Amino acid sequence: MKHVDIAMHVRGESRFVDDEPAPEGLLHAAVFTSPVSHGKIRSLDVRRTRDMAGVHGVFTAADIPGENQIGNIIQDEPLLAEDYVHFIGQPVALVVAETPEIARAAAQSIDIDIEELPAIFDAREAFAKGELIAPPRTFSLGDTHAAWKKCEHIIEGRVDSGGQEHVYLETQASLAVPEEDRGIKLLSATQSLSMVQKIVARILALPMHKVEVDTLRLGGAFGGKEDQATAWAGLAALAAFKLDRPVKLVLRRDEDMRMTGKRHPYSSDFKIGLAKDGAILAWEAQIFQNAGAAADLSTAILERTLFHVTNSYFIPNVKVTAASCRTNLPPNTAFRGFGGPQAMFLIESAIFKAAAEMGLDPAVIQQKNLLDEGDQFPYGMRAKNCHARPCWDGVEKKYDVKKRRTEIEQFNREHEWRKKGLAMMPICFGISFTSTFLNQASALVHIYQDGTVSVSTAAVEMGQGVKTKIAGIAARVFSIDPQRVRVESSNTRRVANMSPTAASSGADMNGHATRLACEDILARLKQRAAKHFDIDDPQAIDIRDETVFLRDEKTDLHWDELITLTYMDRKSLSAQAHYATPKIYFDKSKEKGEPFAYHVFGAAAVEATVDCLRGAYEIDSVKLVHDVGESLNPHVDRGQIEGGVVQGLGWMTIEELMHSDNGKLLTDSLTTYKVPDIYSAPDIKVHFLQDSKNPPGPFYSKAIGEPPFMYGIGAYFAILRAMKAFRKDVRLEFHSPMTPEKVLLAIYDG
Ligand code: LUZ
Ligand code: MOS
Repeated sequence: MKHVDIAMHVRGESRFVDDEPAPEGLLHAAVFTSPVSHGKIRSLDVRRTRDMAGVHGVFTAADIPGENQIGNIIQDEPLLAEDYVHFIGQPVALVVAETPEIARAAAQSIDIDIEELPAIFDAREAFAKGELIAPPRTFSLGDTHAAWKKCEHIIEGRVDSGGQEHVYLETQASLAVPEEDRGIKLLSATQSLSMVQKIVARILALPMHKVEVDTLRLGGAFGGKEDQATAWAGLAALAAFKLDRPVKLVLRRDEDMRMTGKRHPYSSDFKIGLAKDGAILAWEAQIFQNAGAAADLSTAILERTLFHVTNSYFIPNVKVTAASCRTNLPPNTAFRGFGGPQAMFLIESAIFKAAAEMGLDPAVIQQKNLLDEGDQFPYGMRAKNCHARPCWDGVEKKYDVKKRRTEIEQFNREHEWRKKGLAMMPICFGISFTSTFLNQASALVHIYQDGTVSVSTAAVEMGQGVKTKIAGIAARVFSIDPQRVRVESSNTRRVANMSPTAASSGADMNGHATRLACEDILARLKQRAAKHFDIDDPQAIDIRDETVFLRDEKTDLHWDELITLTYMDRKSLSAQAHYATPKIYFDKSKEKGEPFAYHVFGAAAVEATVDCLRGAYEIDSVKLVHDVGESLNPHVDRGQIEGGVVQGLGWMTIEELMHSDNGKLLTDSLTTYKVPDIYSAPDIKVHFLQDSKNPPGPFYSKAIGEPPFMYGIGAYFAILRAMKAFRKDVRLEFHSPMTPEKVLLAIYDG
């Protein structure tokens, strides 16, 4: 089954917020933002702007009828700045006009006088000054203090990883339409409809039932619309509410890049202790997360960092402390992996450095310490159905890594200026929201009189194929052609209290809810069929390929007639179901629990070639074995893996956010912020781990969204290996991204 949107996408017919036909009287909004990183607003004068031709309204914090507060976990973020501004790009006022061009031009005329205050951009500096989003947290296992004495090798170091811009194709967008009786309907490009609903209600002082949010699909999100679609929906809603006219707000690419948060940059110190044979005995780290100017999801992201500080390895003694530090950058936010990638880059860097000092290939240490069945994570949970070694071994065998190593050694002997490197990258990623309460979903399913099916869930389609998977699940439960199933937009009036479509769990949880609702209707259909055949036991009935079977015998009762019979009998052809991931829990007072339904495992061999004259490189190949369980949709899963790999290696290699000394984003366009394109994409070989069944997943499948991103981390170390082949004593720095400039400077550094 192909991605259900694919034909519409190719024909350009799929609709996004900005494609909706303009409602009558539509106005357009533009955002006026802070020009400084930190300051006190002395005065803000919008009178001149209000009077400009074509302008219908200018709104500031003073115009907000409810609370000027869009913070979610911690309520520390105003919709519009009040007395202070905390980052360049922070919304201060909204201008609404006949066209977006008039609105943007008019915004230039706003008079603001700001007294500049000192700003902080570095997480460590913020930490030293006590600028914390929340108290630091520590995960520990065993006793590192006692373990150091047993270590043959103790290696310390520092690791930094850079931020990352989401570069979703569709920029942040929302359209607010006033409804009768002071209600608001929003089309919002969000991953989190209920959050938008709740916060818009808060801003406008409305009960939630007066705010409807609808999301048909997103042009990508990657976490960037989990918490950060709210501001733009809130602003459009504010204007529509005040003017009683439909208002659309769509950010321009450069605005989006300047105003919204990114993946969190991290800076960490580590200490790793190993036995002579490479067994890791102890692991300590202090992690500083650059949160930006407001909490956003930073504390949850920091928590996921802590959950992934040992990646795919068992380490008996661990102590890791992490702090979320407040700086004067746009609030950093969710991004595919959600703090996990930063943790994995940290431990992989430590292993690389330890290997270098011990004269080993890092793969020796990696392999030695891979998780085995029953091994404990620092948070108390144990590895179950652990596929760390089967994936690793699968890569070595399937792609003959041993032979590749020999070939690479030979290549490196024969080439003076070009060197190759190979790095192994195992991954282990926990599936479930780390905030246990978010692990719930629901579905509403209708069968119409012609036998077609309508499914509504909380899952937002953002290109990842969740609609396709859900249609597949409904079709599978009923045993009907997937073409009969339509997965609707997500809508707060059809599905309430939605968790964000995030944490790779959209298909898992909404898939289960869909399955349950379909099974509910199926039970009624079977009863009706049993009655038709005049038998007592509905269990004797089966539907296969749209035909009713009685005790494994094909009958001439077809799906369409069964639906008609059920309807005529006045039985409901609709069902609503709720799903909550069973058993998971986490005790924050002890930092122990079973927070995840399961883990996703995988391993990759990443190869790079470095041009040691220029510092330029190519990532040649990423060959991987990935544990998809029993894939719900192999096409979709393969696409997610390929996309994740490329996005991950972009983060590690060429995607570099540059700021001026005063905190202005210099890389605010796609000519200065470079992402991998089809020409720089490596040869990606994907193999699904065989014979993997995942009981917690719908039809034994596993979540796919985030984990493959982390294979990209291997690119950093493949390049580093190639650099070492050129210059044995190259200074080892762990500071991503490894841009060509950095390669060149490192290999020629005296
Ligand atoms: N969002 C969230 C996430 O709120 N909690 C999570 O644990 C998470 N994990 C990954 C991606 N988004
Ligand atoms: Mo996400 S980083 O699963 O929105």
